[in-house]
Amino acid sequence: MQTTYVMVKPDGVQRGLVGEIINRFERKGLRLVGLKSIIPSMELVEQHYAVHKERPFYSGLVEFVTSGPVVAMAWKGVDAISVCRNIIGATNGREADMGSIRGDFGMDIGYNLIHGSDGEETAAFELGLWFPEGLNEWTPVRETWVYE
Ligand code: DAT
Ligand code: MG
Repeated sequence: MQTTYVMVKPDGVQRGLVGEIINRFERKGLRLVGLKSIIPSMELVEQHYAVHKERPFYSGLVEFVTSGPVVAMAWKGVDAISVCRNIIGATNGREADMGSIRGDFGMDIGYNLIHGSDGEETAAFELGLWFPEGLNEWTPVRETWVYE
């Protein structure tokens, strides 16, 4: 089992795609263990994207992600990190596979609707950053029918 950090960015919220996006993870069989709507601080987003600090798009990215509410989520499941990255799709919406969130709804590399952790270390770091209060552990009854 892995838990991964997923976030609907301000463009996804503004475009009214929050329900659609949550639905995709939920239907897949993932377990929702954290969820909140927040307008993140500059410090929080700078830490979140610290690996990209030297990239030319960094300041624009931080400005964008702090520009309005985001929906922060934690999803748990077997191989949840790669499963969620596949549901999300490639970074550039114009190149992302149809059937993925970015492929179905995105037309841009910056305004790409959603974030998902890219590995175990980043998932642990990002979950600690966005959910310092901790996550909600529970066992969905339906999981009896999700994994054999
Ligand atoms: P991903 O979000 O698919 O993991 P990433 O970690 O490489 O992509 O980059 C983080 C975010 O930065 C990405 O979601 C959108 C933005 N970004 C990446 N490359 C960019 C570029 N060339 N121009 C503008 N924004 C970019
Ligand atoms: Mg990334």
